[in-house]
Amino acid sequence: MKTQDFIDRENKYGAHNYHPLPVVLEKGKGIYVWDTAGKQYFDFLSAYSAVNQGHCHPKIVGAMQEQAGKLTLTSRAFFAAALGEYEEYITSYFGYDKVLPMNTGAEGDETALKLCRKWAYTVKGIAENQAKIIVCAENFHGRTITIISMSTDPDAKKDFGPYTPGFVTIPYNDLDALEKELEDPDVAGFLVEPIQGEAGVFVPDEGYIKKAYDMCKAKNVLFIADEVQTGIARTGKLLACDHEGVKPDILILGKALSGGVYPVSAVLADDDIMLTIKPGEHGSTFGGNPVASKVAIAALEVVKEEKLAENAERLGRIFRKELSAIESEMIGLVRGKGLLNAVVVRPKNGKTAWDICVAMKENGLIAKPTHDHIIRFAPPLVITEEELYKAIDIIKKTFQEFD
Ligand code: IF1
Repeated sequence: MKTQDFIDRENKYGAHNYHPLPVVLEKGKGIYVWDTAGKQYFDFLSAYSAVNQGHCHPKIVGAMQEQAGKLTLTSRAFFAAALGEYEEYITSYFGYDKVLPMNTGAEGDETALKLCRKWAYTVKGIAENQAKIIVCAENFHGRTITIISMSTDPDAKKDFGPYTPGFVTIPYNDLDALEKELEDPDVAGFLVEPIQGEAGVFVPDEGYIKKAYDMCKAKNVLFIADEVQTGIARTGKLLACDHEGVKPDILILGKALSGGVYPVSAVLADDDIMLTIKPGEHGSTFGGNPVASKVAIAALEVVKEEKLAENAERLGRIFRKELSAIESEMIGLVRGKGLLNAVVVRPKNGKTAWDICVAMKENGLIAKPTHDHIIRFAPPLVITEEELYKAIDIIKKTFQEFD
C-alpha cells in the first residue's frame, strides 16, 4: 500500500473530525517515528506532550507487558494490588493526600469540576446549584459537553449546545478580571492552564499563577490547575506551577502520565477536598486499572531517573535562542517554556504555517500548526543536545526554503 492508500482508507472509514498532516506512521522509538515507507522523522509534537519519555520507552512498555499478562482489569468493585501501589507512589511523588484515577485528560477535568462543586456545597456552603467556576478565554480542557461549555472556540462549540451552565469566563493572564469575579461569594473554583497550549503556547506574565493562587486563597476559592499538557517535566519543572512555587488545590494530570503508551489521567487533592466525594458518586470502569497503575509508576520513574525536567529546562533555552536567531521573514515571535515552544508564523506569498509543516515533514521533522499561524515544537524530553541541533538545522533549512 502507498501512503495515499492509507490516507484514503482512513478518510473512507473514519469520521472526519481531524485534518492530519499527510504522513502515515507505523513505528516509533525515542524521539523518532517512521512512516510506512520507512522514512525517519524527528517527532516534534510528541502526541501533544503525551510522549515526554520518548516513543515505546522500554521500561514503560515492559511494565505494561508484564502486567498485561497477569491481570488487566478488575473494575473498582474489588481491590487490586497494583492500584494501592500506584496511589501510594503518585501521591508521594506530587505531595498530595489522595488521587482519583481516570483515563483521559477530559475525564480528569470533568472529575476536577465535580470535585470542586461537591466541595462548594458540602464544605464552603454555597446554596444548591449556585456554584460557579471561573475559567479563561481560549482555554483547552477537552471535548465533553461540559468542557466545551467552558470553551470560547467556535469550532469546539458551535452546534453542540445546549451547554452546561455554571461557568464564568475571564481573559487569560488578567488578574484584575479575576479579582472582580472573585468578589462573587458563589465562586467555588478557578480552573486554569499554567501555559495555554491550544491557544498557541501562550505563556502568562511571570507571577500570574502565584498571584492568582493567592487571590483564590484569600476568597476561599479552589485553585485548579490543568497540567494535562504542561505537567510531567514538559516545561522544565515537574509541574509548570512549580515555576512559581504554587501547589494547586486540585491538580489534573494526563498525557505523559503514561508516557503515551496507555490512556491514564489523574486528579490529585488533599483529604479536605477529595473525601467530599463518597462511594457511588463518581468513577470509571477503566480508571486505575492494574495496567494503567503499573504503566504510570514506570512513566513517573523514568521522568526522575532520566532527569527529564532538567533536560527540558536546559535544551529549551538553547532551542528558543537558536530559533530566534534564524533569519527568515516568516518567523515572528518565538515563545515557550522548557520544551513546550511555539513560533508565530508570518504568512508570505500565501504560504502559511501548514505549508511550513508539510515542508518540514519532507525534510524529516514533523510538527503541527495550531490556529493557522502558529507551529508548536514539543519534542520528547529524552532528546539530546546533539539531536536538538540536528532538528534545528531542519527547521532552519525549511524556513529558508520559503525566503
Ligand atoms: C486532540 C490541543 C494540545 C489539554 C489540556 C485537557 C486535555 C487536553 C490542557 C484533554 C488535550 C489535546 C487533545 C488533542 C489536541 C490537544 C491539544 F491542541 F487541542 F490543545 F495538546 F495542545 N487539558 N489536548 O491540552 O485531554 O481528553 O484529549 O486526553 O486531538 O483533541 P484528552
